[in-house]
Amino acid sequence: MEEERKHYDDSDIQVLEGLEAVRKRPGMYIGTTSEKGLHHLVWEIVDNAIDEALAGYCDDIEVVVGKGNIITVKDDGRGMPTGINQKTGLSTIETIFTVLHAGGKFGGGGYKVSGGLHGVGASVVNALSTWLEVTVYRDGKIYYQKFQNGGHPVEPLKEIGTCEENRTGTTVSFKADPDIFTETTIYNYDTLAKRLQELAFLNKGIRIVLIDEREEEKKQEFLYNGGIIEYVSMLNKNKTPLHKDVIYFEGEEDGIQLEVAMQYNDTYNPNVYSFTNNINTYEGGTHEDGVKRALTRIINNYAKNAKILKDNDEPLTGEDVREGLTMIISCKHPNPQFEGQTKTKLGNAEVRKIADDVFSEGFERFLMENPEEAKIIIDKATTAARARLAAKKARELTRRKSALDTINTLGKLADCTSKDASISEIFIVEGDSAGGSAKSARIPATQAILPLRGKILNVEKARLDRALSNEEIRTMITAFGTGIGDEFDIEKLRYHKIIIMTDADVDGDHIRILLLTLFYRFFRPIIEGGYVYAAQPPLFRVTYGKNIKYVQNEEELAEYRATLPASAKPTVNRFKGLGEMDAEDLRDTTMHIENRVLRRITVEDAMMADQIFTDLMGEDVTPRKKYIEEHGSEFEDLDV
Ligand code: 2B7
Repeated sequence: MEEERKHYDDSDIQVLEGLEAVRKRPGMYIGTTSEKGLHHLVWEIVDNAIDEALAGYCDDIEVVVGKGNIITVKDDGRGMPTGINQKTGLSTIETIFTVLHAGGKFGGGGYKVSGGLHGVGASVVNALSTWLEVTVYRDGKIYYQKFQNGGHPVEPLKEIGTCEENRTGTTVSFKADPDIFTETTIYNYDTLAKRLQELAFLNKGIRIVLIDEREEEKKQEFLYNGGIIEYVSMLNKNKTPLHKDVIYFEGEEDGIQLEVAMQYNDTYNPNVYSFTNNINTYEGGTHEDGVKRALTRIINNYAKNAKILKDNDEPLTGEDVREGLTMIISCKHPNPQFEGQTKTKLGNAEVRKIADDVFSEGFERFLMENPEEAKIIIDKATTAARARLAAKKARELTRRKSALDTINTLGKLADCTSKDASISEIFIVEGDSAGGSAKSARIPATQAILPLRGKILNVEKARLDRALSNEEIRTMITAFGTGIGDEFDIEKLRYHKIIIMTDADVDGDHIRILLLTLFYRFFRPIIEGGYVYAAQPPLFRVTYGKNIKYVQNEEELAEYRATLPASAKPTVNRFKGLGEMDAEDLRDTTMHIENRVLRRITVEDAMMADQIFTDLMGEDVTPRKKYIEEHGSEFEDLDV
């Protein structure tokens, strides 16, 4: 390609080295080249459009998934600047797409608010694409440039026509490079829709349209003038709110913006989600801490002043005041510090006080001005406190029962002989027959098996005390060794791998969703600590002569078949469930360390499971009916 260009100077070399570095180590820039990394390309480009919208110049964004999985993103912003960049001597547009760290300088003083790579996103996407095209509408002219083979310009930026003076904006199309994204280059509509909807909730007033042209055309439009207020309404849609309106506060201090929306419902669980610069801060951080601290303090003060809480009553805890609370906290920060295991925890210390101030001022005033709502909220928290104290008493009384629990658990659990948690694993297996195979297939030194039978509790409708009366849950707690609630102690966890082993079908998926929801609600640190995994049993066994091959799904089956000679008519067994596998199948494919493929469950996975579950278990039966019709029936068997 370079030969076609006039000269080949130092800056060109730097450019190519930069893009080559991205291709050599894509993981450093986009985390992974799996399906997740593929979608990351879209987020990088969309983030630039969102930034243009947050700067106040764009309110329409369109994302199109075209045939051949070509992505096109359009915005109606100012259009990328079309002049020459002094430093690189290239056009600004070429610089944006070919120089790493080209961000910031083009933002016109604004800061990068949306997540992502601080403006290097466009060049990273270009580097990882077979081809990329950019079209800019600006000053009545249309500008165009194309890049190929990982970011090489085909030609310099060119004026290709004229447009109406008032038409402005940027359009970027690209095709992800299959040599980089070796796992898949197929976009998942639901993944795109979910994130674009989230972006629309978090950035009120921006219209985001998603169009899928690959098969029969799909189209969704997301526009929320109420922003996170509408987000909370959606989260509570299948629940019974305790007060009519979503409560909302916003404020800004030192260029740091904070927004909070909240509404209580009649369930017992909190649903508090926080974001910084549109990134979900799964691990929380100072914005979340500040708001939570203020919520607890203000409710306690109010209850004391109203003499609902007497002088020698125990104060309401954070958990009490968050019972049944759905809340979104969104912070926009010019210089966020992300910390934590997955870099999803906001670390900036100054945010704690700002969040506390914004929330406490607003919430105090709200309680004063809305005595009816105030009463409802205080009642909810004091009832939660009473239930907590009653459960504690009950637990103390039944502590003696724990000896019995141990015996029950030992009856079901095939424990491993090792006492070293770091090498011990527990397989939670659905059903007795699969439990039987798993017991014969395991390595008794390090692998424990716990078969689950009977109904798993619907945690949506249960406080901790109800959960503790469920036999399956008690058995798991005893086996894990951690305890639960205030007594939870991760140090006591007896296995560093908790492996959920369910059938490779929809029913199995559902049982996994239930378990993840349970863990998410009551054992969150085991998920945060990365101790929970999903086993991935195969769906087929293919026997051809002496060869046995196990494959995970229909696609892999077709792929394997294609490698066999045409004359071969292999025997294909489809496993209807784990119960149909014999011990040898199970050991070779799903349990033995050498061959198995475990998937580590992230907080994000668990949160998603929780959300699916919540939607299905709400008071409104329509979504549940629909889901059961589409997928299966085990949600009918819940212990509700
Ligand atoms: C940090 C870089 C990438 N940029 C600008 C201006 C507008 C603008 C962009 C964009 C994605 C797909 C369609 C600023 C910012 C570059 O500098 S990027 N719009 N849209 C975008 O990428 N959409 C800009 C100041 C004055 N005029 C234009």
